[in-house]
Amino acid sequence: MNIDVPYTSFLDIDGNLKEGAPQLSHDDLKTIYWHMNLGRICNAKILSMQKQGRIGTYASTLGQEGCQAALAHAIKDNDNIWLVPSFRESVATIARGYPMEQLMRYWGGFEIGSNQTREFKVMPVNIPIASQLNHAAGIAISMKFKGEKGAAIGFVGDGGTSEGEFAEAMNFVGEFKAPAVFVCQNNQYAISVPRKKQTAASTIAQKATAFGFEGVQVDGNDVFACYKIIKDAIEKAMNGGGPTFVEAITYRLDNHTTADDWHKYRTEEEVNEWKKKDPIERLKKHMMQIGCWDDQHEQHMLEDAKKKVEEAAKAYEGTPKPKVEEIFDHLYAKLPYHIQEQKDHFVKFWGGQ
Ligand SMILES: Cc1ncc(C[n+]2csc(CCOP(=O)(O)OP(=O)(O)O)c2C)c(N)n1
Repeated sequence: MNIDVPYTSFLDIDGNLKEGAPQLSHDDLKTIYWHMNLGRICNAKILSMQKQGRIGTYASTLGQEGCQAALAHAIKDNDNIWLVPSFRESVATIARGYPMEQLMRYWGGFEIGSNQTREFKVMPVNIPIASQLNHAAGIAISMKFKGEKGAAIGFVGDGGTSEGEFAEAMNFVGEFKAPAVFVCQNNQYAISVPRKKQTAASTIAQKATAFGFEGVQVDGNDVFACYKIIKDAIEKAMNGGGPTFVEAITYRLDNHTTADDWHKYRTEEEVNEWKKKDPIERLKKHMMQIGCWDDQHEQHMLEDAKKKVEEAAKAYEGTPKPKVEEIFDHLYAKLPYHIQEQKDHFVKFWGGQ
């Protein structure tokens, strides 16, 4: 069944901009472009470290940089806004300032990679699908109860919208009219399950209707459209207008994670079609058209991004090895007696290494 939802797109694949696009200055565009490229280069570095056994399983963001960098740019620096990611939001979190070496530590299995959440208002990577939306709902509802001006932005994948936790979180934010923006990065697949097999709903955005609030679709590879839609949704949330559900239509150009092989469930032709909509290329073409970019800028920017990523990788690889018993330390403020007993036994057995 189809329920009409608005769809927004301003930038075509040749870099031409339609009327009605938000005003973004050359500096704004350069910042968004920088974050997309920094995210892509960091992504490539993590993937190569994973192949060399220097980091663990990782979820690539290749092709999904547009909506994430634009979203980060739609947040004003002093806004009280929390990002609540799943595991495919590296670009958004880096663009909000979360250190790349911290992300690398997370994916390298270091618990401290999830620290510094308060400093950057970025919640840790969350693997159990869709459960992060209830964390986002909790943050948004508590802001409302405390009369605190702010908002929580929760992310979910297209597959995640089939989970019970998705329905619970949508119901909570709808019922409490909480200051939340839920963003579904519809990258067309949940591992090997295509979007069409995921749900009988004709759009993901329309699912918001059942929970009593607005759902909208946006071209997730168009930074102008994403910037506008997210900015409007944030303002609405912060001014008491309640939640918005945004379906950003994009594509995962890479494997699901480093443990996957996309050739088993999709064709080269399909992937090549989406490569033509690459968010970085689209913005670059537009910036060149309006005289805000040239090859020399490009070279400098890429070198700078590579340097920063290499520095982060070095910091990550210099992380002190944690003690094995630290695996007991991150679930409880105070360990229950029976887990304490296990920890004591473990330390005795391993000699506190
Ligand atoms: C509750 C739960 N069930 C299953 C998994 C295994 N799993 C990891 S990613 C994934 C697919 C997620 O697809 P989607 O929500 O579309 O997000 P994407 O990975 O495409 O970003 C699944 C089933 C999990 N992590 N958590």
